[in-house]
Parts: sequence; C-alpha cells; structure tokens
Amino acid sequence: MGALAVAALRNSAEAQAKTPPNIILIVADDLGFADLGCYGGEISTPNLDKMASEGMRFKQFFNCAVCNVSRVAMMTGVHPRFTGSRLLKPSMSTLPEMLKGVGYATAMSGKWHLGGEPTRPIDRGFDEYYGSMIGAVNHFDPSLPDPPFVNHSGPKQPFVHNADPIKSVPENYYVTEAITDHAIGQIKKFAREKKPFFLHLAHFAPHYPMQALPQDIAKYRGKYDEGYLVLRRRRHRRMVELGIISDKWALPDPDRKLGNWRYDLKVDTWDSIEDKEWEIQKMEVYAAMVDRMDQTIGRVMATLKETGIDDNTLVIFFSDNGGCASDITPDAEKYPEYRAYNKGKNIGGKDSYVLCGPGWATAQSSPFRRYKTWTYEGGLSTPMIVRWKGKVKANTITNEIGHLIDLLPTFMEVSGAKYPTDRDGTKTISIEGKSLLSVFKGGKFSEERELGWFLYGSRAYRIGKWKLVWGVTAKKWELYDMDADRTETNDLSAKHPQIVKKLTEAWDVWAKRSEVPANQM
Ligand SMILES: [Ca+2]
Repeated sequence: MGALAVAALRNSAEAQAKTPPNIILIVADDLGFADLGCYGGEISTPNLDKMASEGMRFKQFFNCAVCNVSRVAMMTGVHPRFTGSRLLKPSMSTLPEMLKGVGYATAMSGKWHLGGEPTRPIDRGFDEYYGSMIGAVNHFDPSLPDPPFVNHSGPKQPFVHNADPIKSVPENYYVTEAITDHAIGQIKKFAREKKPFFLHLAHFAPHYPMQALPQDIAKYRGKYDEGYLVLRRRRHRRMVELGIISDKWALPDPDRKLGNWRYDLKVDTWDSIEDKEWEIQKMEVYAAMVDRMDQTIGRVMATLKETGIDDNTLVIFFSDNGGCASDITPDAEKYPEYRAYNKGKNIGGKDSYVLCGPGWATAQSSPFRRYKTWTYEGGLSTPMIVRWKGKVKANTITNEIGHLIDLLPTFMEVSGAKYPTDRDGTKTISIEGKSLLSVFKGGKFSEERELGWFLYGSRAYRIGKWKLVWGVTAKKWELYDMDADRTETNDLSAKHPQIVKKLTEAWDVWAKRSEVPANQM
C-alpha cells in the first residue's frame, strides 16, 4: 500500500473517530441491584442481558438513593446541593445544555422529577420532551391524579408534550410503551437528519403503583410463592455464580426496624404473613413491569440497527436508586383506606394502586442492606450497563467505582463538549465527577475514588475500599471494608478509629460543600 493510500486510510479513521457518538441514557425508576437477569435476577430481561453481553457491566456503580436527587446528579456532573426549593439550580449546567454546544440534537421521554417552570426539560436543554414531570404516575393513564392515600408534589399539569398539557390518553395506553414510541420516533428523526443526538429515556417502571399488562403478569404467576427471603437468597447465589458479587461476603438478614421513620420498615417473616396472596401479587406485577421495560428496550435497540446508527451510539442503562420499600403498613393511619381502595380490584390493573413494600425491596436489592433512601449499599447501588460497539469490549465486568456525577464528564470527553463556566451570567459549580471513558475501554482509575452521600439524615463517605455509613435511625458511624465485606456486616469502626476520623472529617467537608443543612451535620 502506498503512502498516500495509508494517509487516506488514516484520515478516514480519524474522521470516523472524530464523529461524536449518539448518546442514549436509559434510566429505570426504583429498580433494584438484583432484578435483571445479567445481575442475578430471575425476571426475563433478554434485551438488557444482550446489551450487557455486548458491553460492560459495573459491579460498583452508585446513585444518590432517591429519584430526584439522583436525577440532578446525573444531569449536572456535580453532587446535589441540599438547600433551596429546587435541586436543579441556575449554577448547574445540564447534559443537554452542554451537548447542544457541540451540535447535538436533544430529546427526552419519560420521568423528569426536577420541577416545573423554570426547570422543565424544555427550559433546561431538551428540544423535545414527552412525559410527566412528577415522581410517579398511573402507568395506564398518567393524566389521572394520585389516589387520596398518596401525594406526589410537582407542577399542576405535569403530564406534557413540551409545554402542552396532555389531558387524556387513548385506549390501551401503557406509559412504558408510550415513552418508548416517542423515543423511537426521535431516534428515527435524528437518524434521517444525520445529526448526533442525546436521548434520555427515563422510565417510570418499576416505581409504584404496581401496574402491568395482563399478559406480562401471567408470566410471573406462581413464581414468588416462596416469599421474599427465599428470593433474596436465590438471587444472591446467582450473583455469586455470575461474578457480580464475592462469595466471601456474608448475606445479611434484612435490617431490623430501628426507629419511627417512614423508610424504616419492619420486614415480617414470610410464615407470619396471613394474606400471602396480596403480598405475592405485588412482586408478580413488579416483575411484569420490569419485563415490559426490557421488551421496549429491545425495540429501541432494534431501531438503532434499522436506522444504521448502531455502531456510533453509546447506550447506558442504570437505575436511580435501590429497590423501593415504600408501603402503607397495617399500623398506618391510611391503611384501611388503602386496602378498601384495592378491594375487589384486579391487582396490577389501571384501577388498583399497590406498593411493593419492604420485604420485596430486600430481595430487589439483594445481597445488600436496606433499600431506596438509605446510604447502605441496598439504597445506592445500581446495575450499570454500557454498550458502545467497537469501543467497549463485549461481555466485560468492571470493579471500578462509578457514580452518576461521572456521566457529564464522560459525555464531555466522548463528544468534545466544553463545560460552560457560566449560565446566563451565573457562575457554574465546577464538575465533581470523573470521566469513565478510560474505564469503558478496560482501564482503571489511577487514584482512589472519593465519594459522599447524604439523604434524609443518612450519610456515607467512601475513600477507596473504606466506607463510612450513618443510618438515619441507627444514629452512629459504621465503618466497612468494601473489598472484604460489601454487604456491610462487619463494622470495623472500633478497630480503626483513625480511619473513622479521616472519613468523618472528609464527610464534613463534603457536606458543607454540598450545602447539607447545618442541623443535619
Ligand atoms: Ca426512583
């Protein structure tokens, strides 16, 4: 081959390398660490499993333990700031705002949960939005209000297409399918226009209410009759076999209720439950919701192939927090109303409204302690799948530590975008995440990761293998060696006071920077 031919080849390779990839960010809502097949679950998720087999799975990827806090971290590349009425602040630039700076088209389908005007998706960088801006919807009709025993705050008309309220939905509507249809429409449009794009597909599944299509529920009838502890153990074993977790870590029993707080809930023994059918149905419907989400992700992946953009599209999937224990328990004031509302109804149908509860949440977040809102691993660990053909090696599992705040610097690096130093005259907060691109390519971080968490009085701080954690009702610092004991069963705080001191001081600095209210520090 002549020098000119070599140069031409090189130029073409460089040109290709310089074409920024399309980015699709798919987020599940309240999906636990152990739900997907490729993370040890028994729920049928062939499309996500395929994505994993064609890409990379993270063992240690972290969110912020609850919906809206995770979403602001994911969108901005910085740890949330906990003061003020809005999490998304003028001093924070967003993923779509940044990517538009290098010519990306942007669209979002699904759950926003970062407020109405002036922080709607269309105010904060998305050219196109279809979905609901509040935290939970009726999956068969997002235009319906909450039943009287739950209350999701947010804008008055949260269900919109761009700025226009949607007042009703067609027959046979199901939100998981509808937001997927919207996302696929956007992908096809972008592919025709040959523009790089950023698409955020934010599922409402499997967040409560437990509502799913009858044909999907039918697949799971009878699968959960043995109860949540059997499921927690079964998933644990499967995760060990898959190499997702270490067999050296003990599988703890569910945490005991330590105080009166709405997310500290008692997990009853299976034998003690009288109305087992009621319990079982919750998980059957939950599994069906995850199953349908996976089916629709299959449609998205097929669209990438059909439109010929499969090779240059980076697809990422994760969950915004661990399994959700939220429940209206028999001792709650609203319990009679809750049960009366669902009486005689087809559980999982449009007219029912059921929460999954703490028992199943401990199985969803197997093998870890606690669940959504807690800073133990069950609250803030998520499956994380990255697929980027030719860039991310197929069927790999990394043990590197990643966090939602890493997405923005990662997308900067892959797109060549610059992080704005100011937004409309407001100086922006400097990025706190690290690009994951080297990890995607099989590398390791050269320095120990350092990450902090705060939520509803729970706290945590991680430096390298050490994690310091404070449960809101445990009210003390616990120290764990995450290499030896990621299931947080062997508290080493008494043995290593110097490490506790170092991490406590680091948490204090982090908490000040993150504007944790002084009375909670
Ligand atoms: Ca969530």
